[in-house]
Amino acid sequence: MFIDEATITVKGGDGGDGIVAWRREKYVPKGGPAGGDGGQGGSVILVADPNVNTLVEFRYKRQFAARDGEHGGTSNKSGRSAPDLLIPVPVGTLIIRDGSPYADLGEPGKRVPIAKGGRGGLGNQHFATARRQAPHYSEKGEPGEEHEIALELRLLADVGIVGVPNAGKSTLLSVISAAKPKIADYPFTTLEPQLGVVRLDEETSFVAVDVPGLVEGAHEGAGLGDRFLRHVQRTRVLIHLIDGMDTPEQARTERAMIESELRESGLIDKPRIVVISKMDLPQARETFAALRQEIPGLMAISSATSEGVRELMYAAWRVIQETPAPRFALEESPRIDLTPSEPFHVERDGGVFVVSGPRVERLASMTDFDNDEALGRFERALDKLGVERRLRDLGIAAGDTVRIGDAEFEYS
Ligand SMILES: Nc1nc2c(ncn2[C@@H]2O[C@H](COP(=O)(O)OP(=O)(O)OP(=O)(O)O)[C@@H](O)[C@H]2O)c(=O)[nH]1
Ligand SMILES: [Mg+2]
Repeated sequence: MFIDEATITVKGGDGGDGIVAWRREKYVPKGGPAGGDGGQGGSVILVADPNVNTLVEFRYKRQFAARDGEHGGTSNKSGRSAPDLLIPVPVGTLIIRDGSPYADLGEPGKRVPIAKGGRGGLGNQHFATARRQAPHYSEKGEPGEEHEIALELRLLADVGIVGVPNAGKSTLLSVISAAKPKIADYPFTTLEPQLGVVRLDEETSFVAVDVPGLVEGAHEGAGLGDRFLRHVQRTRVLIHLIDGMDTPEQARTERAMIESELRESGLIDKPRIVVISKMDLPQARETFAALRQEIPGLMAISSATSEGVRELMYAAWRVIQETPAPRFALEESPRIDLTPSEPFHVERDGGVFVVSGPRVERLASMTDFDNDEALGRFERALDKLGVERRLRDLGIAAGDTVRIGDAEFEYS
């Protein structure tokens, strides 16, 4: 089954917790803190794998989580970090995160980290100071990132063959390549894109894709719709095949219709070669003669006799060489917000004071609220950041509830 879209959830592993432990050596009577650090959680990484052809796998499995880091051990022993989780996807997969293109897995072997694993928490060995020689607290591991992402396959091909149903697109692909697409004299024979490798000579080859026929209103979902047009988005040139069985009048209408569908799909500016098919038929010769004046560069072929096919392939090759590969506008590097923002934000929600912001939320997620010393450290950190003062400005009183991320505690 050819599946070219999927939505999955990816989660990086949580960092392991740092622990509280003490040195216990024979000749060291008062052992100092010796709690080891937690290990790093695994990240989820997508890999463009040439052995994967469709996104069908993601029909059945939609949730992927890397393993958590191990907790720290005694004697300052760090917990083991978890391995990254590699997910193979077809070459040509576009990753969409939060509604916009995030990364393009357009080259074999390319890797994109998509959900970072959390950092391991620090053990109590790190919190000893001159004044506090026996810290009874450690950090919890940082939670791994979690995202819902959409995957969209856009096949890698240099030439896209488009046209109305029955124009002869699959027949052309079958004569220019070793591909064996289904061919029949009824519309919508081709239900999914087909790829074929075209060899011009020993050194020269390119890939062509035949997409299902387009009808009027395809961009609104008519016929098979325009959803397969995404597979010509990476191509450098389109071959628009006009059915040679059409009268000149029908051919004109057909051409305008295809152009309007291409426009609706943002493909109108792609280089395009317009071709009349089935030149072995008298109707095709008549239509070609009638249209060659109005359509600059109009070509003509017969897949049945091979007439004009070689010329068409060389013409396509010339355009491929002159045209740079199309690129998608990506947001691969995290969006950088240039407006200086508060490190945190406090909002009153009824009787609850909600503190938000990546830094404070991370701090909260790594704090063990059942441990008084850890809580003390957390409160000192909030004080330093200015959260404390902001809460007081907003009129907080002892006994009120403060919420940070998933943590809730009573203000004292
Ligand atoms: N005489 C003649 N018939 C052709 C030629 N090329 C294709 N045909 C016929 O046209 C019909 C449609 O061909 P296909 O290649 O299946 O057309 P298509 O454009 O792929 O059609 P869809 O997949 O339905 O969009 C078939 O009956 C073919 O045999 C040609 O060069 N000469
Ligand atoms: Mg076909």
